[in-house]
Amino acid sequence: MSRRPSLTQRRALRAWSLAALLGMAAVVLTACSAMGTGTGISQVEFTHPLTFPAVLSGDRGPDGTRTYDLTAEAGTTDFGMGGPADTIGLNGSYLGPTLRMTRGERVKVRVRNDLDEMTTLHWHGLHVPARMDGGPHQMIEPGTTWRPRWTVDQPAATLWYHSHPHGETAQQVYRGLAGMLLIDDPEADGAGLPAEYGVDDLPLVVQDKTFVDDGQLVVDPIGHASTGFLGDTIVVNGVVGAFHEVTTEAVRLRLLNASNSRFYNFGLSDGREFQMVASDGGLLPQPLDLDRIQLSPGERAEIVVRFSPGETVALASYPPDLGHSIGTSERFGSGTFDVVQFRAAPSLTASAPVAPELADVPAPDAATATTTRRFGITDTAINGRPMDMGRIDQVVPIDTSEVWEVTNQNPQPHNFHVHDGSFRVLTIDGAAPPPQLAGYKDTVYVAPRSTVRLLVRFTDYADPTWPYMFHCHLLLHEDMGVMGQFVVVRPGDKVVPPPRPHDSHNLGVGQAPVDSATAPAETQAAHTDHSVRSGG
Ligand SMILES: [Cu+2]
Repeated sequence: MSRRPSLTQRRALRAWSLAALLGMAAVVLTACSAMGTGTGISQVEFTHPLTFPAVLSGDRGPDGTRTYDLTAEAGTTDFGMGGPADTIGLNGSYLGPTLRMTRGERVKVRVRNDLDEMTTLHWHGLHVPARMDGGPHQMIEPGTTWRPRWTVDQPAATLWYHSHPHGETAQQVYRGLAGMLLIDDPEADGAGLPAEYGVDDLPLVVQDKTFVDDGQLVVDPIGHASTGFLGDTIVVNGVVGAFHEVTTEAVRLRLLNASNSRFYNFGLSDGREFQMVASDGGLLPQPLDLDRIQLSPGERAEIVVRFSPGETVALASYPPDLGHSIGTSERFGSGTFDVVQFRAAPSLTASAPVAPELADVPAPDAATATTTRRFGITDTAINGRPMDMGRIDQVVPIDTSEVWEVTNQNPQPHNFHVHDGSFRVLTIDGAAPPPQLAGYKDTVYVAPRSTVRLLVRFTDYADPTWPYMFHCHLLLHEDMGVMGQFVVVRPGDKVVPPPRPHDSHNLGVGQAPVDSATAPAETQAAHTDHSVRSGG
């Protein structure tokens, strides 16, 4: 089986670079600040029609299971930056199709790896058994196929998928291994949201890249900032300088921050308000009138924007509010720049108003929690321990509410992502969260020196061997070890730590069922909890 000969070298280089980064942090930060290196966005002309990933709805078999085929492959992609770039993607050369799944259906995905390097595919925001999660333990060797399956049991939401091999996530996602995953739920049909994909229901995979003169991507997972790589060019759905012809009065934007470390504070270029209708895990209780929505890496939001005939307005990003960062936010992705331009037709098709009530989202009740766990985040570790694939950090009883108290102990930004569904934000530094964070979330910003309290509950899929991950979703930090593992157990379960990868050429390979068609445990009894959800 072919393996990438450069893997060890690249890891050695990264280790060296990390040492340099940490050892000379002050110097690096000062230098970055002084030179403004690589953090600003170059303004471009908006001359390319925005394109949308193909929709993959799967094939429904006689037993009702819907099967999706994804193949990770290498190729070249011409971003119009001087020539083709070497990229990787799923069912194409860059990014992957938009997977659409309907609540209640059984699904199976065949993920074939035609790359010459190992990868994984993680379903970010999906409620799935741990061994179907596509985290670092579900490595897919080159030339093999991984076959996860599960039953979709969570409300309508904008999720995504991306590769998640430990230590390699930043470069693989940057090179293209990511895509949208949309959950459809008939219960959400009454929300009055635009729903014609690619017309008035637009997925926007927002990333920042840097190109060299011949059009190749600069692949630099470490970057110049302590938070990781920042590109100088915005790419939306793989398009640089994208515009979209608006034909309807209202357009729904499904915003995904799929960047390595850049924060976006989205708003319209003329400052008009929009309606935020959904966060990471699904619809908000009511639409929120906002003029900004800030997303850290991994977060999503759905917004509805209304247009007037004949106008041109852009979705922009404004300087993010990162809290008590050292110095300015420049090196963490700042500035004001346009992301994608919208050109409204001379006459627009009428759009339905957004319903005043979108979904039943009861207030979270912290009093239901039986345990409080504390997570202290630093540059390279959580609770002082860098990620170890052979160590279980937290053992969580099934179907029990807990408070997870996450503290950023650094003077720099982090965020926090929990696998296996959604949580609720209880407080941020003791105060109630703003309404845009009051719905179902799976990734939340944790400002420097701040504490965010989350209410979590894992309703089913107990498995004392296969862990889920919690981690910072700034991809450099994740790769560097700002990640931990938890198992969900039933009373009396004996926890068996997963195998620790022991050789450099076989990074992260566990006992994951690669190339196995064996049917694992599927949906167990569904539980319903009205304040916290990990699905059912
Ligand atoms: Cu971080």
